[in-house]
Amino acid sequence: MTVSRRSLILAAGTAALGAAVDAAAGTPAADARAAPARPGRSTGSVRTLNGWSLPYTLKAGVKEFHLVAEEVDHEFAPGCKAKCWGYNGGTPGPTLEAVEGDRVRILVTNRLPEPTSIHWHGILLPSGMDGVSGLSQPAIGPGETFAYEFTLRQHGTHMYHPHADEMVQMAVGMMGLFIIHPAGGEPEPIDRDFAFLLHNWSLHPGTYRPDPSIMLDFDLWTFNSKVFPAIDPLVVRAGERVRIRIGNLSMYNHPIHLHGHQFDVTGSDGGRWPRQRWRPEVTELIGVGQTRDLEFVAVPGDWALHCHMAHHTMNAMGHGIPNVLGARIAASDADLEALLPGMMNMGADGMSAHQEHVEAMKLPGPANTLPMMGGTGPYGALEMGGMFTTVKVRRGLAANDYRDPGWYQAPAGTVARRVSSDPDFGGPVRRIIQTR
Ligand SMILES: [Cu+2]
Repeated sequence: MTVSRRSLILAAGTAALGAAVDAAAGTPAADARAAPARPGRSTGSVRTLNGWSLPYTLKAGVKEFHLVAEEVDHEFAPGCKAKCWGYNGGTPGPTLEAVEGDRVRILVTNRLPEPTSIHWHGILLPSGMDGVSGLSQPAIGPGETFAYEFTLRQHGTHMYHPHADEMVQMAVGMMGLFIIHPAGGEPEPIDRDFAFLLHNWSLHPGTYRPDPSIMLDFDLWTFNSKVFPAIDPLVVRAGERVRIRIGNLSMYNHPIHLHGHQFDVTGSDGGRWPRQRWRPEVTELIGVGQTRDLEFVAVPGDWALHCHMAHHTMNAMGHGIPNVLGARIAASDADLEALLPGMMNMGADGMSAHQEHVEAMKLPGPANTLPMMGGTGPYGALEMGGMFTTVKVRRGLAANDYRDPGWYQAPAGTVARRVSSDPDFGGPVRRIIQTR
């Protein structure tokens, strides 16, 4: 994904929020003063990767949001599109932001061909507002609009998703973030507050509808329904306090790893944890149905942020293929090619060879399928896909500048360098054990 394209998306997101974004809004008291009702306000402090926060209308002291469940045209990354289901034009749906103590009304219009509902995951509310169709309410039929209304009695990183035909509706993209800010403001000021949801998809090569029947063998692993290299970078000014809110509504647990920092795990669906419960980590396992808040003070550089399950940083890949790792097959490539058209030997030239072949030679593949890995950095191929992006920390950025600053210019003498091209170089200590 090019910088210009990302900028276009950001510009579009900004336009969607319009001039109505009110970064200073937030406290119930401030809203009470804001009469008459002003449509389209947003607290606007959370940066949803590749996404946006839904504006609300203030009606007699109630913040009214309107979600529309509908089919959406979605692009996982350039070259891979699908008909998905989501909210208000996208998957995931827009982030809902409100403040502890707020009364909220959420209208939900169903434009899907089947009944739906919304469960407000982790939010304390009356049983009848919990959104489990059949248990706590009748399902919302196609064409119908339901109103949910409750008072927020907590803060934290929460989620929303259907609780009607849940397996199917979540598999095709229906989910969103619901973030509640603390009533008295943050005890520790947060300079940049990012958020995304983890998800997995099965989009069979050459098809355009995610397959909801797949339980384990997914081929797209996403942050906010995007794969690398289409996931926004997290742009940060050096020294700023950063929070990354991560929720998981996929079918796997994901160990999310940040390079270059020790972060504190400071909160979850249960709100911000007391300071004595914070713990320093570099990888945090985000379990299915859980959220975690990670906080750190940013250090200059380009730092990888990714799931540590190696297959989750790949895009569509074949499974159950013969393992030819280590085989001396150069002389028989032509024979193998005849048996397995388009096959590519692993462990010979690195996976970047595969990336280069796909990109440069325009290797024929099924329609609507991404290469297993992609992305090119200042030093070559990144060989990544799926749940991978970068935290780009720079000195001297303006407070609200989220534009991609390009690649990090490392100070002289701080980049790993080649000292020899001779495999017999030096006198390393080795323990050689022969295996057959
Ligand atoms: Cu993972």
